[in-house]
Amino acid sequence: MIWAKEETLSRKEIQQIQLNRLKEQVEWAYTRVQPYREKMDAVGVRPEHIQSLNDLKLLPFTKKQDFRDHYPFGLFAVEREKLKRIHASSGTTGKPTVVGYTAADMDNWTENVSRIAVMGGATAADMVQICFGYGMFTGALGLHAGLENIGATVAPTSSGNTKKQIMFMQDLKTTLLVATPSYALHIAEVARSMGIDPQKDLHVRIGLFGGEGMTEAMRDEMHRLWGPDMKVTQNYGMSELNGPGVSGECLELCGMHINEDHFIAEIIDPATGEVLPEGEKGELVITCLTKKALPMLRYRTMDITRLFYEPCRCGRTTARMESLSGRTDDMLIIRGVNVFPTQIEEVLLQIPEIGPHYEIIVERIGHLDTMKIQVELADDSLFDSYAGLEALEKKIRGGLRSILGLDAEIKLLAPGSLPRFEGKAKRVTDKRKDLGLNC
Ligand code: DLL
Repeated sequence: MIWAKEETLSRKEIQQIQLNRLKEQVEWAYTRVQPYREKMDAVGVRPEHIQSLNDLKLLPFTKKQDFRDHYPFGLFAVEREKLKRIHASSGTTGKPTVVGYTAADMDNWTENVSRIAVMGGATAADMVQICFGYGMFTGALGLHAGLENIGATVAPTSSGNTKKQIMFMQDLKTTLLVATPSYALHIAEVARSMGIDPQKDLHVRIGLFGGEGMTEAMRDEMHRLWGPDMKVTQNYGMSELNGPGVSGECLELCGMHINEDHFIAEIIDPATGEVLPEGEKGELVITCLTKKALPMLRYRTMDITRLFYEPCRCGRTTARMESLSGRTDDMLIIRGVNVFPTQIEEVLLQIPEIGPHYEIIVERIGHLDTMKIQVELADDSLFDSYAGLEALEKKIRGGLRSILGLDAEIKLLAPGSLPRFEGKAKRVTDKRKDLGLNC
């Protein structure tokens, strides 16, 4: 099912809507938000210069730093009294990014999330369990509103207390699970340890996952644990762009459909800021077309992906973005090689003897960067054969070397020994940062 007619417009129709809204939005930001006005004035661009979608590239970028410089409300276009809700994303350094919504913004947000939920197979008949942390994180309340809007029944169980989550899943006969992919895997693991087989004893048939990356290998793992028939999709968003609802996978699983009547996506070279041709991989830049409280013009997401525009077999015509291959800021440079944690994950998850939980530790010893990967075995019994362990270690190292051209020390751990995460997983420890090294 397709939720909104805007998902099936012709390219010409989409572009017409985008241009009309872009003009309005640039005017709105320029006249109401001083930092936008200053930045545009500095490069001599005025709202009337935006006459075609091509002119988008005349506009300066907006960055995370702008939020820091104007914390908390300096980028807002309406008075605080006009805001209906505030969210924030937890910054790892410094102040969080504060975002806000007018009543109309909230309606658009809800509508966008509804589209994505329906894309992933959700219906009014679903019993939903939302295992994102409720609070300032946009994930929980965003999915909550979008799913209620399509008529589903929503249980806001929030994150944590995994055994209780499983009890609710059983008792409520939950059919749809909302979580980060890593937490969804953890829930399945805990269920099994309680003697509950998620495939047979639970009723979950849809997983709407997001907030962090889900590789294909992880999707396979999801099917192995939750059952081959589970509809496993991921969706994408970020606080600065409302939250979830920017894009999502349909059941064809070939990219995440962007809600293009609300967001214009561009791909740029992160080093030069140059817009890249269609199909090339680079940093995703998003311009919000309807957000009134906190307009976002050419926001640099730091997420790396690629866009494509052919209509999808599902009937939607909206542009799609590929699963993210990382973020410009989580790219590790190890001995001069650019490494994304997702590349390592792809290698690890293709090896059946190891589980989906791992940690990458990067250190500088002497003058050399070293990478250590701690990964859990899928099964304790593998510890019985020393030769087997050695062969496995060799296999992992070989796999990593062929993808990254780098050697890594591998440490195989017993199942369950690495920390689990109820929200977004933390997979990388870069000890070089503690040394104040610029890497
Ligand atoms: O994570 C919004 C969200 C919540 C999206 C729930 C989907 C579901 P932030 O906390 O601001 O917002 O984090 C945004 O998370 O820039 C990406 O790096 C990452 N991220 C979000 N979804 C995905 C995804 C929410 N499907 C940041 N794949 C983004 C990979 C994702 N990374």
